[in-house]
Amino acid sequence: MKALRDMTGLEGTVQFAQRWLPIPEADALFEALRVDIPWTRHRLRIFGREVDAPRLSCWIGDPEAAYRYSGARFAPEPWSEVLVPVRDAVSEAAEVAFNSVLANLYRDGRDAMGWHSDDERELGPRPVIASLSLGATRRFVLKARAPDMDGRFARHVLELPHGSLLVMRGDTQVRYRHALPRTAKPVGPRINLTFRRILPLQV
Ligand SMILES: O=C(O)CCC(=O)C(=O)O
Ligand SMILES: [Mn+2]
Repeated sequence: MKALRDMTGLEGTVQFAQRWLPIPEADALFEALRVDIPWTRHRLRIFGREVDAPRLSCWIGDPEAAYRYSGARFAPEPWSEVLVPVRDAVSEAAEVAFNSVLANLYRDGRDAMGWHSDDERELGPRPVIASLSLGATRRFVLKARAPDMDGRFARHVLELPHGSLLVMRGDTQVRYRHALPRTAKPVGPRINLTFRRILPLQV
């Protein structure tokens, strides 16, 4: 497993390891998760309208890690034997005890995720999100919410290859939105695991 490196230009809030998992391990994990995870189509609420998410997903976690995502509420599926060691290794690398993961399956280049921040209340003020990518390489884009001194909105484009690990921390969710755009290129399926730490709900 390779160490995470700070990304230049992102003020120490984003870390990345291009080849975090060795290829044979990444291959085996991709195949296991494809069949192991009960993939479903989540519904998203966008501007008050319910739409099908353009990807398949599954919310997995500790029983108390109930979660709201884009207006929908999810009770987590339990951790599987395949996922427990992955969760533990990612937690160690990011130095956070993750208690849940949103698994996403992008079947081809038409599947995507639009602009958003992972800033749900359950994640607390400065959440750490660790994102493990498997399968086809896809482009991940971070865009600043506020303009810089030249009036430009800073953009950072990252290719997320098979076995890579991206960690967003600190003010990343406050300062940036991120997206996984569609692509017209012929690309195969991709699985992405975004590990999160859900805080107990405040009453
Ligand atoms: O698929 C990805 O790399 C990003 C997914 C994402 O941002 C999310 O599910 O919140
Ligand atoms: Mn996200």
